[in-house]
Amino acid sequence: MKEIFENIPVIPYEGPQSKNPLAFKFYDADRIVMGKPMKEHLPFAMAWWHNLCAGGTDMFGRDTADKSFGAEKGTMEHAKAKVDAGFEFMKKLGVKYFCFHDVDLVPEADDIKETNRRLDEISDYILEKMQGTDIKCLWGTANMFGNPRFMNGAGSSNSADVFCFAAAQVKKALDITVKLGGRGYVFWGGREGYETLLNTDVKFEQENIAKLMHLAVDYGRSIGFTGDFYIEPKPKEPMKHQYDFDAATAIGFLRQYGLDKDFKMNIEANHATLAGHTFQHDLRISAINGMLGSIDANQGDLLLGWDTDEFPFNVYDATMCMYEVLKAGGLTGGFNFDSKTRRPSYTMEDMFHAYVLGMDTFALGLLKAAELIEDGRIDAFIKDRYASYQTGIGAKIRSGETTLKELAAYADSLGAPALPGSGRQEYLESIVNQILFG
Ligand code: XLS
Ligand code: NI
Ligand code: NI
Repeated sequence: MKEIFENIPVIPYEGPQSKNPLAFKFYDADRIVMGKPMKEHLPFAMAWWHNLCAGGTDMFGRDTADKSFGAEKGTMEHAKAKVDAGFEFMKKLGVKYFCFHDVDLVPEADDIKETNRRLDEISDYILEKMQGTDIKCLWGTANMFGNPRFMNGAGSSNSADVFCFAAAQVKKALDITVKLGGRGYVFWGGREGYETLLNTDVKFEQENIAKLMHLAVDYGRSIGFTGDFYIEPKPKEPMKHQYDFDAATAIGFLRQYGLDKDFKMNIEANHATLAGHTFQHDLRISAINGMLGSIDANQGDLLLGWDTDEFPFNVYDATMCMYEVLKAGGLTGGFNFDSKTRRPSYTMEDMFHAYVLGMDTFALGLLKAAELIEDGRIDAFIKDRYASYQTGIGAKIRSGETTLKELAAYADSLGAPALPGSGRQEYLESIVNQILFG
């Protein structure tokens, strides 16, 4: 078969001194870090929608990039050309996973029965392509935000008919995810929220979203899906108020509706920052609740208030991300580049440069996070910071063997406590810099 990315070779690892734009400087797939090869720490995934579908259209202008891959857009030939392009792309980069929405794979027809037939056809084709490779699906999802019927949400729609269409799409997307060996299934509630309380019954809508998720779990388990379901929190955009605001909110929702055994979080860097958190914050909140499942690897622009989905290049953030991931013992999912090249980076070469950048950024993050952990100064400092709970009255508080009365009497006996000890933030930050740049 004729190559689509004709002038692009298989991307080699050439090391930090290389000036070759089509080579990895840091991502060395088989290099062992903390007992495991990089490629196992970093199960990278290609996002079908950005990489194979999006051409740079924004609110003010049409596509700059040509993603026709030699076929006419809106046809099944084009759907297949995207599969060909996607597999060639992943093979050349050594990316082992992909993520998809149902309608990224095929052009959506007016009648859902026809869309589903197209999905059967394309998933057969993908399955064929997967054979003889070690490329697999990381997660699938249903696009329940693009079609006009989802203007008021999917699970949260005021229309029961629309709820049924959402259910039908989830069912089919789960079928395809299982067929392609997917590790996970994502719910991103893009339109599960509201614009005004004047027309919205929030409690009713949240109950219905939970119902849709329960139905998905029941169906998924019945067809042999053993992976995790994920909620991907995002506070806003496109809706003003999105119900899955951040990790803490989404985890509370899952517990309230009895979904916490089947679901984990898919944390997207740019969504965390839109919620007013750092990426690391939402990772930590997920991890301490046993819910760190997967990551949408991208980065936002703090000067812009929307999801800019940039390829990650901030090594500091990637390091703190990998610090959380290593501490949590890894992900059940992987690192999906929910990222797009900037509109003026419209050539096929740019697609590769972007993945080289993203993969190298996370490889560096992994190396630096491992160094931070092996260095041990930060861990030791934190341990010491809470040392007053190791013995005496502190140990009694931790083990629950005390009363408010006893604690009050203890405070009386002290008169005034000593100050709690310096937080040493600047010292700790200098350790991070030393490890990053030393
Ligand atoms: C949008 C989301 C979306 C999800 C999948 O902001 O990031 O792309 O990852 O529906
Ligand atoms: Ni995402
Ligand atoms: Ni996003």
